[in-house]
Amino acid sequence: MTERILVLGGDGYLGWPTAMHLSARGARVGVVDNMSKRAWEREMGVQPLIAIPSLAKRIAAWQEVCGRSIELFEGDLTDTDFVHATLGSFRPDTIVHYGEQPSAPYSMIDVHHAAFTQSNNVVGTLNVLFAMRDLLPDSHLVKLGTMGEYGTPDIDIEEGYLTVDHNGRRHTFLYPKTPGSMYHLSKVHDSHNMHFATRVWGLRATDLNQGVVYGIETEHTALDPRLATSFHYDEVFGTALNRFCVQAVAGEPITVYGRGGQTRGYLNIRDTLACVALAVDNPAERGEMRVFNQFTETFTVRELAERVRDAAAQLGIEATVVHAENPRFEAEEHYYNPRHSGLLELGLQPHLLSQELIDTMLQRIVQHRDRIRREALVMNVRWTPKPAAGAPVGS
Ligand code: USQ
Repeated sequence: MTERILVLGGDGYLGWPTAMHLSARGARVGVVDNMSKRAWEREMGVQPLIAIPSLAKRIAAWQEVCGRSIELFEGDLTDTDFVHATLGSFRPDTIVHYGEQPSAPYSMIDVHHAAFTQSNNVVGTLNVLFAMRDLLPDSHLVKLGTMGEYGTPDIDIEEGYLTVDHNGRRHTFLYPKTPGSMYHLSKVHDSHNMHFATRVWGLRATDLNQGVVYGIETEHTALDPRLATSFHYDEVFGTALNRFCVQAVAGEPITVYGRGGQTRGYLNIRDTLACVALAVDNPAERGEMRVFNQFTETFTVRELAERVRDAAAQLGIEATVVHAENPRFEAEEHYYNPRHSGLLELGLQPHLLSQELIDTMLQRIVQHRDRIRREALVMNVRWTPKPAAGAPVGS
């Protein structure tokens, strides 16, 4: 029987290419989305670099280009009845869950955005877990978590769990989390809820603690302009390397926050698809929450900025790197040694960051440079409010 996979958040940067990738491999794919990312873009006054047709139009284009259908379920994951009805009718073997508010800066705007991010993400995931318990206890949840759940502790980061020897006894716990934003905290809460659901209800789950994803194109987005993915460069939804490439093309400074020693795990968008497919093909056991640290290499933001500047110079684009005041609260020089062997053991063959790869990104961005809106590059979302002028420190 054809494998059925439901992709939650199928309109997003990663959800849409994942849906196409899994569909091309022969699965029957359904996508769930409430188009909320498009509403948050309007709220913030930002747009993806490449204009994106509606999800229904992209699905029609996919059918036309590849002859395969994708089913659309439009609705909100925080609506318990909708989640129950969708899982009940599609009956997925695997649920790939990207359906969350994905931006750390968005979650740090104010209490409303923090509360929204946490309730949206945590309640949506709880609805999925309860619907799985009641309707599909043998299905497999592949959930996108984040490397940012761990933060930057001063010891090695293990793949999900830490074994502790204490007063002569030993126990294995979920690795302690020290996340750096209200968004990253929402993913920590999800991980604990998933762990509960696997321990107590015997569900199967894989938590993919993903690093920062970069890239603009996948095998399938490249087939037709209508299949492009939602690529952001603005301060709120854009991520480090993607932003740096757009800043270089726009002739704006590449903004390294603070000293620039912030080290993170990074991966190419094509490797995200490969990792998710490996997790789908190798399900967790009943009662297991398996954790993979999903990234292929680590960089400091300073290194990344310099790589982009140097690649741009080869293309005749003169870019400058500046050390901007850091709007975030984070360590700017720190120890960072996370393990990431699980997906490699399953057969992942990474696309590492190369000069050619940055060149390809820059050239693709150049084709759309007229759509770059400079005011979206710096939007001044701060982790801690700036004291009012003249106010004593600590007031
Ligand atoms: N940074 C700069 N300059 C910029 C933008 C970012 O120096 O112009 C720095 C940040 O301060 C941070 C690092 O680059 O130290 C990464 O920031 P980011 O905006 O690329 O990524 P982040 O906010 O951590 O979130 C992104 C995705 C999120 C995902 C996460 C993976 O938006 O959905 O979960 O990457 S991770 O970072 O591993 O937690």
